[in-house]
Amino acid sequence: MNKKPNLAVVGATGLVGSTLLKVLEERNFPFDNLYFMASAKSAGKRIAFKGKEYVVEELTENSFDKPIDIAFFSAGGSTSMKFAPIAASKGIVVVDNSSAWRMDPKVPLVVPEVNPQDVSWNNGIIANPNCSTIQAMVPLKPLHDKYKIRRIIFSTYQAVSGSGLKGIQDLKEGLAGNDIMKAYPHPIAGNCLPHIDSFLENGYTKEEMKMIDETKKILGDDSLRITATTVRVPVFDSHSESINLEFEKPFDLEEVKSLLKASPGCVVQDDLANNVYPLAREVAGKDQVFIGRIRRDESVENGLNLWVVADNIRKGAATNAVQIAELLIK
Ligand code: NAP
Ligand code: 3JM
Repeated sequence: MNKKPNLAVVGATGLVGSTLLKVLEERNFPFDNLYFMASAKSAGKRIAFKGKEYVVEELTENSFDKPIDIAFFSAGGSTSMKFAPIAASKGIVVVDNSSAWRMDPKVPLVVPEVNPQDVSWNNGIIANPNCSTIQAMVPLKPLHDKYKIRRIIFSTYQAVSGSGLKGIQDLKEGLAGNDIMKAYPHPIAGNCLPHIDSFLENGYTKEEMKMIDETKKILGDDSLRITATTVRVPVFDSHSESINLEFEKPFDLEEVKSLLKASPGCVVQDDLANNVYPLAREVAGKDQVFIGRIRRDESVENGLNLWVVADNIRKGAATNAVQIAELLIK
């Protein structure tokens, strides 16, 4: 792209959309024109960005008749399902934050630290993986390259911000003694809910299957054996994950730590003597993936345990999408 791109932000009034604007500004992402879209409910709302005011327009089938180069979508799966192909048919590249297109074989699924080369074969839609998948892939890629992962057990502790503004409201109100349950079927304050997104025939949730399927696609390895339990916890920001790995090859623990320290996007925080390990509240607002409690799983031959924390709305959604756009304009 020679000229500065024209951008659209679909879902601009939401949690991911507003964080995306913050990230675009922080990273000084170049643009000429900028368009904000949301549902009819928000049409006419004003949003300030870089010292200028923009008016939010209702997303319609004609929204993409304008000269737009890159459109960021974070307005739910059904909106992406319907409108991303319309945008793509007009020559726009869509960076989609929803799960709608992730497993389509014609759509690249990209974590810039892991598989940046995949943006090149897009047909107008590039998918951002699920927040829990993104933060796992950043440390797992260098480990897979070096020791070849055989099996993964994901156990997640996910923040309420992953459910958008409604999730935050549920926890805030719940902590004040008022369980409104707008986002969840049970009170989230004081509970851990082993239930994210809907349940499927096999007893897993959709969120769990997203982690399993997306990991295989991003690492390009269908032979990986993976299981997942995803849990919503009463934490506002940042997802935490326990990741148990079994490798084909033996490893040296110090070498694993050095490898992670040197890997793009990874920060190792692992100093047991001083009670140092990644914490959700400290990680909130940051763009890297934080890794600690790095230790051998002594119950199997080449087993490793990790504790992995990242800001689910930044690296898990907005920052990853902006990094994808940065690859596009490079
Ligand atoms: P949110 O705070 O509830 O915001 C939803 C946004 O979508 C709002 O801007 C809303 O506009 C807009 N919207 C809803 N229905 C629409 C429609 N029919 N047409 C146009 N705009 C519509 O939710 P969020 O946390 O920002 O998440 C938004 C989406 O991003 C999620 O649904 C999910 O698909 C995706 N997401 C992805 C990740 C990830 O892991 N990559 C993480 C979180 C979320 P109004 O204000 O007008 O209602
Ligand atoms: C994260 O359409 C919807 O109901 C949105 C659900 C949703 C998703 C999704 O499936 O796109 C909420 C929060 C995600 C995601 O990243 O997969």
